[in-house]
Amino acid sequence: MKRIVTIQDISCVGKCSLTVALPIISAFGVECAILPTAVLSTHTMFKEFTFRDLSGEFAPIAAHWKREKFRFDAIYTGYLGSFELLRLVGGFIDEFRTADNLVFIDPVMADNGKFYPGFGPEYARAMAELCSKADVIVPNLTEAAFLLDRPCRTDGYDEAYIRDLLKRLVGLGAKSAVLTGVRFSENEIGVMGYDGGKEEFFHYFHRRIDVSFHGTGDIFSSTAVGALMRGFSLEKALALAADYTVECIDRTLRSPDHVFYGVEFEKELPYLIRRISGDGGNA
Ligand code: PXL
Repeated sequence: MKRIVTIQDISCVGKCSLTVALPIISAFGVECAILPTAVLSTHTMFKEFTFRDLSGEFAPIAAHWKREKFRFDAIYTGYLGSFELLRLVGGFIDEFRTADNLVFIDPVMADNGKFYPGFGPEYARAMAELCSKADVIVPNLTEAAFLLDRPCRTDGYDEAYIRDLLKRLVGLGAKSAVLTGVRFSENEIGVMGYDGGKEEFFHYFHRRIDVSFHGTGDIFSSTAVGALMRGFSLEKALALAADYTVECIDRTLRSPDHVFYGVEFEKELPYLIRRISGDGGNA
């Protein structure tokens, strides 16, 4: 059985970060170890939240895992939240990187042209450094602009702009870059990627639902990591991740009692499992 480790926070209520990564990656039949970076009562989109930093536990946990000689088929990072954690995660990747494991970094820090609370340009610079260690990075358009210290454009761009961003992102040092939330028309949205090794672009577009729910980025990334572990190509993994995210949003909108802070991804796990066994790859 493949084993991955995901490094991100526990937002106790919020349907994001570890509370979605664990069930989704488990649904792929992949062992999901966790290295929690912080405990929050909720994610930071609530008016108030508690926050307990766990970075003091990071080095002892990693050292124990080294003594146990644990190996991970993928290292997947999401919301980190402090410079110290970025530094610790960089060291962790250096320690646990092998010839053939996958380093997947979702540089969670911003959306819709704005940083999330607590983040700013300096954090983006440190995150860009971490991204140099990745095989795959999956920023949204806002995060990409901030990583590259360029003006942020969330609409009114063309394909040449996206291709240029992707090449610049790979220039940070990651092997492949994927941009999420790319939109050239009213009704479609999707992902565009660039494989720096093969020097090839790829894309996947699907219908656009004009709503935004918190946590969908984490659902997307967790699904992509799970699919990659099940032998899907990067392109197919991203397409599955996009489709599942849309199903989750759709399902949520159809549910009269849905909560405001996240999507009903749980009810669509059967869809995901059907797709895992039906789609390409060595699933
Ligand atoms: O979904 C990303 C995320 C994860 N964890 C925390 C967050 C956010 C986004 O705001 O606040 C704590």
